[in-house]
Amino acid sequence: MDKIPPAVSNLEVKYTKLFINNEFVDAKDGSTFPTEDPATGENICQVSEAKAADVDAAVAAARKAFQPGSEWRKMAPKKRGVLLNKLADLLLRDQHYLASLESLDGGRLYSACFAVDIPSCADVLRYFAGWADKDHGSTMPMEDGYFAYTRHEPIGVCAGIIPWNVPLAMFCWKLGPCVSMGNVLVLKPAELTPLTALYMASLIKEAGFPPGVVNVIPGFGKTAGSPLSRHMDVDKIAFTGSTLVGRQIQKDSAETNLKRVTLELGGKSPNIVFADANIDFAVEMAHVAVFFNNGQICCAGTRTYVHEDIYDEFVKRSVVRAKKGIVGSPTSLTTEHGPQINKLQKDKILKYLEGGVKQGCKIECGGGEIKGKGHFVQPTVLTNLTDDMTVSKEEIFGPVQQIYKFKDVSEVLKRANNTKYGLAAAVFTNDINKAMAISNGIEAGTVWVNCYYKFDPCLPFGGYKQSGTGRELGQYALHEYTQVKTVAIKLNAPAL
Ligand code: TXE
Repeated sequence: MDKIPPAVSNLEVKYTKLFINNEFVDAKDGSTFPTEDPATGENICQVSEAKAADVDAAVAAARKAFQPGSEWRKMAPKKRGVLLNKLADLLLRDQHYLASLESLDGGRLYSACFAVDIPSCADVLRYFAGWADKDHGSTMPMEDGYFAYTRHEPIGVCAGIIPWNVPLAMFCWKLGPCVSMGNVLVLKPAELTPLTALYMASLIKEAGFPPGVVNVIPGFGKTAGSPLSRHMDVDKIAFTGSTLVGRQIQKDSAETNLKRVTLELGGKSPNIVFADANIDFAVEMAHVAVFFNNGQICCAGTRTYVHEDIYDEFVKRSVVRAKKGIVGSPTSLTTEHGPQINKLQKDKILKYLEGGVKQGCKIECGGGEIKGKGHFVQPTVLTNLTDDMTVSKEEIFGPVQQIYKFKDVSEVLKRANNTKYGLAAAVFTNDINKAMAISNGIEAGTVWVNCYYKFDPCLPFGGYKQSGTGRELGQYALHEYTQVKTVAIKLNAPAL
């Protein structure tokens, strides 16, 4: 890959207002809220704050764009693909700016945003661009005198509520299948990271999407998210975030208009390393599985299970690896670990560590905050863990690797599945039988064998158990944004 240019310094924030009907507008009551740079704790700028009346306006704009006979409804499906491809081009044109903005607002490593996030967002948009004119119904075999077929129709007004940990990617995962299948979207970014979503909105307009097809309304969960998930004129909601809020969204749907719901929630993913695995590679991958994005990834491999024959050596090397990464400014190209998103999340992580120690786990390295500006936590490795400790059961969402010892396949499988979550899992081994036993037996939506975080737009992603419902990405995502209409026609065929 080409060399990564340094992040844009003195970044100018261009868009801070709500994006409704292809216009940037103030909130109806004029409210704004600050968004902060997690690396310094300082405010970046004020952003317009959507509340119920703004949610109504965004939903009304989306509904209008979806009316029969509208430009969007009359548009040839392949043209929707052209628009998505154009948007992907614009994302890449502005890769440098967008990666810098994502890093500033979310505390994410600029190098990762530039080299991984933006290109893979463009890939996701292009993948779904390709599907725009290819997801079709079928004809059914009926008795003589009848003809029947199905149509895959858009659902209508879709809402997306997304978190702060990978904001642009989450936007594109919702946007791609939604508009490819002919729906319209109201997207609420997380209150902690509204800026790249608003910049994306400007690109959506530039790409040529008709007014109202995509609307972006920053705001808080209770005052903007909840009115959206309880809205009687929203037909579908796609949510990524905590299991707690996911449960509420399901309830909101049940209590209002039974809007369709897809949920991508928390995780406590097991990463199982057998003694025959390449230990250097497994240590590195297990490290990345936890520490990428400072542990703020729903499918992070937070429970590292290591076979007893290599356990001590694995722990030793993992500690060396954890201590090696440079902690610092997320815009520096040499930094490996940036800040947590805010003080609340940092304090939550520290509380888990404190509780873990009280319950008997051992801190091999790290274990505290890094004092000074911003919300930094030391990369931490924990051992002496039991499966029933709170840190073993709950999502810490921080740079905390937990290394457990196991003896054999059936034991580790049972322990790996002993969780309310089921988002992802990984296994490292050169024995195909072990790899297959684990991947078949694990209760999770994704299993990585000898790799971690292998994402691709064609690979469906989603949770078993309380990690969610529905699938994002891949062909499976199309089902989440279409409904099937059956048409049965009685023919008046002339007698033969
Ligand atoms: O998430 P929330 P938070 C987990 C992680 C983290 C914890 C809390 O463990 O520590 O969740 O993070 C919107 N109706 N994940 O508090 O609250 C909110 O505005 C409608 C895992 O930030 O779930 C934001 O846009 N919407 C996760 C989004 O929900 C509501 C990523 C997510 O916020 C709402 C992030 C309501 N009542 C955190 N309340 C993952 N699965 O990747 C909040 N929101």
